Amino acid sequence: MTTAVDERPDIIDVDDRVREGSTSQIQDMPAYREHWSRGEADPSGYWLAQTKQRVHWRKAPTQGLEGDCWSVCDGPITWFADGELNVTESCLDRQLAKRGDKVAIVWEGDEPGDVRELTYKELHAEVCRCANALRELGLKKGERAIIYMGMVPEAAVAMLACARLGAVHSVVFGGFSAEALRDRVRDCGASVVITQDVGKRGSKNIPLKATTDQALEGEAGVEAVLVYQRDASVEVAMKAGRDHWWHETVSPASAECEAVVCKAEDPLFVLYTSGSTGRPKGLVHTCGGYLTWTAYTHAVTFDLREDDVYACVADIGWITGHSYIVYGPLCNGATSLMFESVPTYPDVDRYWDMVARHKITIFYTAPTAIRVLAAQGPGPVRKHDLSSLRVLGTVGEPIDPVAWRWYYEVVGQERCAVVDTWWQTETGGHCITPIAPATPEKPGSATLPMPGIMPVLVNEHGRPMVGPGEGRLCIAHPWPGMARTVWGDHARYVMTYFTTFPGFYFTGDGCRRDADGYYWITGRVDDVLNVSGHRMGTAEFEAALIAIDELAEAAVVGYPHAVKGQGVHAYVVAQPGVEADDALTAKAHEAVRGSIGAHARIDRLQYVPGLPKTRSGKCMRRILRKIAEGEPDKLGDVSTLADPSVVDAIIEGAKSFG
Ligand code: 6R9
Repeated sequence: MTTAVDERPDIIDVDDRVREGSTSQIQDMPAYREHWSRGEADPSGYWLAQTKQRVHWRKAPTQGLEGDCWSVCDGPITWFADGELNVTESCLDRQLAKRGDKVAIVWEGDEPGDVRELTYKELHAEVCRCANALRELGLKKGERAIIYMGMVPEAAVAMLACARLGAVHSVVFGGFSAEALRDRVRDCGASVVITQDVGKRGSKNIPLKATTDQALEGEAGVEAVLVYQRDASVEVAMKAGRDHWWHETVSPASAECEAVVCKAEDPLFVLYTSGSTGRPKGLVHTCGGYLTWTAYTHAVTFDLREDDVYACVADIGWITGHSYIVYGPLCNGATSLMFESVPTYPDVDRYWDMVARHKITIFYTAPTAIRVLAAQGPGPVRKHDLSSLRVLGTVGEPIDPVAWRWYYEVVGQERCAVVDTWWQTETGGHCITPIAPATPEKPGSATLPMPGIMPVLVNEHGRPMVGPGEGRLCIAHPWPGMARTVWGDHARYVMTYFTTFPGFYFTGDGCRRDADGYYWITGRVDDVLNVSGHRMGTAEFEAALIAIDELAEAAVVGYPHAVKGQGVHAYVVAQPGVEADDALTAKAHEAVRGSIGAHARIDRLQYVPGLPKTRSGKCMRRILRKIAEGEPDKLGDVSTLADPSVVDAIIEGAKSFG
């Protein structure tokens, strides 16, 4: 299906709206309905028009969408396939004329008041220098570079520098272990790693370079490691011939670097995320569609204005950092804040202090942080002048109405729109979310779909539901920002997302639709955990645990946790004759930390005599979940269990967790 260019005169050019104050085209519900209907009636036409307004193309596309949720089996869908661009020209070069001296990135370091500002001109120059340096180090179009850094502007520079060369970046969150980093280096076949000496978080040093060295031990594929120096007082080992300091390589390089022109569907980045089975998958996002989606949703959801100071306090290692710290905001010419520290350092008013000092207008964080800070009461918030705030966003997990109200009333002073944005690594950007200030809110609901998103709830028989009800959340039609494939394994992409409910993209989430058509995400329906907004697979925990000689079996489930959203409950079976003592427990914790990273922690480790298995040997996780949730009286049918007495022992043991 190919649709010709759609030049609708009624879509106001984004730059005109910028002058009027908003880059969103959706300011009220009639406009929302109109845009949504247009996106449904003619997706190709709608998005071709949008992309031409929001993205700078070297060669404008004439093709919209090719493919659908059935054809993915034969190969990736495409958007704007005949278009050509380099995403950094949208994010940097074209901003220079009007916004050269506008601040592109404000950086707030670990210590309050440790602030750096980079204008669009400065960011452009630094990205060019970094791109030239990376090219010198051998990085070419299509090759992969791993970025393993903390929250410093240089992390964004590194991402954009890769994009400048048409190379594919894969950012690995700085909390991941050497083993997890090595897996990702191998899986994407990276030839370059970009890291820093140490990261800073709450006055602690994160040994990023040392972990990189450990990860790369014996790895032949990585030819160069570029190292940004965050703290000159810290000594790190540098391997001659492989390791290069940023200040010796990037800083002296030329500030001019011609952008490499890419096809719309060339990969922009690979980002690894956890699923219900196996190792993390490298989801592939491509240049044209991803940039269109992030720019559009960033402007529309947040009602972006030219003079906004926009702050997303996520980490760049997750999709939220990619889409809503770097690509969306910079493509929109916004001022984007990067935050190196944690919400409780040096004190629990850090966010609010920062809002007041930087006069932040749009603030975007995770429910888990809101719950932590709400527990402190209103005092720390009231100490600061938050009158600059206009829009408050949340992302990463369901937000309960109590936390929502606290955010709205105490932080937003009942004046700000709260946008509870539902989306995923796979979706590239917001899919179900209120649009500020258009959408009437309901606390706890992600409300309504973005234009271009056609949600479908599927019941337990696999049938699409009409009207109110609860089911599995699917999306019926491709949108520009969706991930195109899994790196090196398209069959796994198809298998994971398009076979459960053929003809639909399956999100893995459960969802309720109310009588007003509002969506309420209920959480994952698969074996994916969401701890403090961090997505982790139970299979990854289990693999780490059973790698310990003394353990025979392990099953990991989530349970409701007042602050973290979900806690991690691990049921482990020791090998016969092995004593389950403190040393073994410590070993189990260390194994998980070593295999996944410091952010992966078991909250409850329970030794059990065996796992509840069916006669055919399948572990009944449903039972383990119910016990962890504190509902052992609601186990349901246990008649297929091989040995029901195991369950009694597990229930008894779980009582110690209260
Ligand atoms: C962006 C991001 C995706 C999973 C997703 C869902 C949960 C994200 C949510 C939400 C309820 C929201 N999730 N936002 N649940 N309301 N507003 O978080 O991506 O790390 O891939 O996680 O997070 O369960 O399926 P990712």
